Amino acid sequence: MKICVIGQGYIGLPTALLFAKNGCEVLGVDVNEEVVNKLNNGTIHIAEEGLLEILQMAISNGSYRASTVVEEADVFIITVPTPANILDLSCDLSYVEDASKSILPVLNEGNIVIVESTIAPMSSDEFIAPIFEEVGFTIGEDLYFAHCPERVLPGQIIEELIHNDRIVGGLTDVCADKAIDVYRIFVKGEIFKTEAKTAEMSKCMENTFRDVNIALANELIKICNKIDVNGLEVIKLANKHPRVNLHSPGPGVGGHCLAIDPYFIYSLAPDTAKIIKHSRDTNNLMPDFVFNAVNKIISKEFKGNENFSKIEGDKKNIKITILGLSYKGNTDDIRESPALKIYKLLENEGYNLVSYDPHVKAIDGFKKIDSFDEAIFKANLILILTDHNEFKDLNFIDIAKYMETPIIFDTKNILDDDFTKHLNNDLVKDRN
Ligand code: SAJ
Repeated sequence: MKICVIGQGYIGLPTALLFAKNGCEVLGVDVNEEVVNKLNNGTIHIAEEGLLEILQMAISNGSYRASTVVEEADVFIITVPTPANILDLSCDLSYVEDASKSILPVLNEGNIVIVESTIAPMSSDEFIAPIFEEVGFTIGEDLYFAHCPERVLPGQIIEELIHNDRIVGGLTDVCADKAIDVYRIFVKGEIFKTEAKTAEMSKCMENTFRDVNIALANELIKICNKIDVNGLEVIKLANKHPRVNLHSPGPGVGGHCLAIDPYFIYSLAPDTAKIIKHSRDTNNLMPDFVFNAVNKIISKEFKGNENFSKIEGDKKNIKITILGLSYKGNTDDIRESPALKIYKLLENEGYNLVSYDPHVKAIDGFKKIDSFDEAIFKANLILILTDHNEFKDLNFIDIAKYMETPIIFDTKNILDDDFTKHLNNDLVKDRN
């Protein structure tokens, strides 16, 4: 079976490679020539466990190659980005539509077209299927169309692509059956058959569920902060209830999924989707909350210090070290990362700001230091914004000795209890 996967990003590339590994002839298509060249040379542009090895094997045995142009195939899988429209927050289908149009010249009777990109409910019926129908195909008879949303967690994509259950939403029943046969090639999880519009809504709602629950945890932390209750302890204890699962608070919600997909539902029913919108707003405001908390910590810490007025007037004397710029731990992905927003807020406030992130490459406009020792040396405050494993393993008791004032503000709750006990009131653990 020949499969053409359009879009060689976080989802498209691993998907293409798993098909290649399981006996298919695969063409990975991407508009970015640099990405295509890299892939054909056996190197990858994204960091994902286990991916490079599969790519190199697939390139060497000829089961995978990349190109900027589509070719005839049995199956076309579309895995391109779907951002939110700036004006009304609806789902921007332009990349999916462009990809769909790009395959029209090579599409043959009997082909299967699958959209994996997250799309708003009704997108397949109202916008994508008509692209194929307008050139004469009858979906369900001579062309088969399905929406099969991906649901993998960055950092463990290969494992989850194989083992997660999947939803396959066909435009017709036959379409769903044809798409299920395709995924059976490497999916070991259960595959559930449904309509395209139901699959679309399910996918959007999965990420919305998580966003709403994180907003609830963030709201709880803010309330606890006001009344001086330990919110993290509340979550730990409440979760001892067999049917309660409060999520973790943090500096905000980033990434290309949770921070975007809820808007696709909201924009379809803005008068009704109140909880969804309120949750998005709550999570979007977390960087401001962290920023205000840092200002409070700094003021409190330096009150009584003879240099305080000098410091107040000139925040560039205060060195803040941000640990982690990516949107979550163990990834290089900075899309919608709350850490970037917090960095800019603190920078505008005039602090002497540096950042350290072993996963993220240099970013224009951000002072990122490659040496951890240099990053934390003489810092007044370390602000933990991402829970990379490397940070969890650090000995913050030792690190504190190299700081100017040993203040650690941990928004990801990675410091262990021993650390907090050891330093009593000298250090600050999760003051938000
Ligand atoms: N976060 C919190 N508190 C939590 C959990 C997460 O603040 O309790 C934050 C993270 O730090 C991050 C953001 O939320 O900034 C999103 O992280 P995530 O790990 O929840 O999700 P993603 O965006 O990496 O991946 C999600 C997953 N969806 C669900 O878990 C429902 C994944 O399964 C989807 O495949 C992916 O979106 C996608 O592509 O849609």
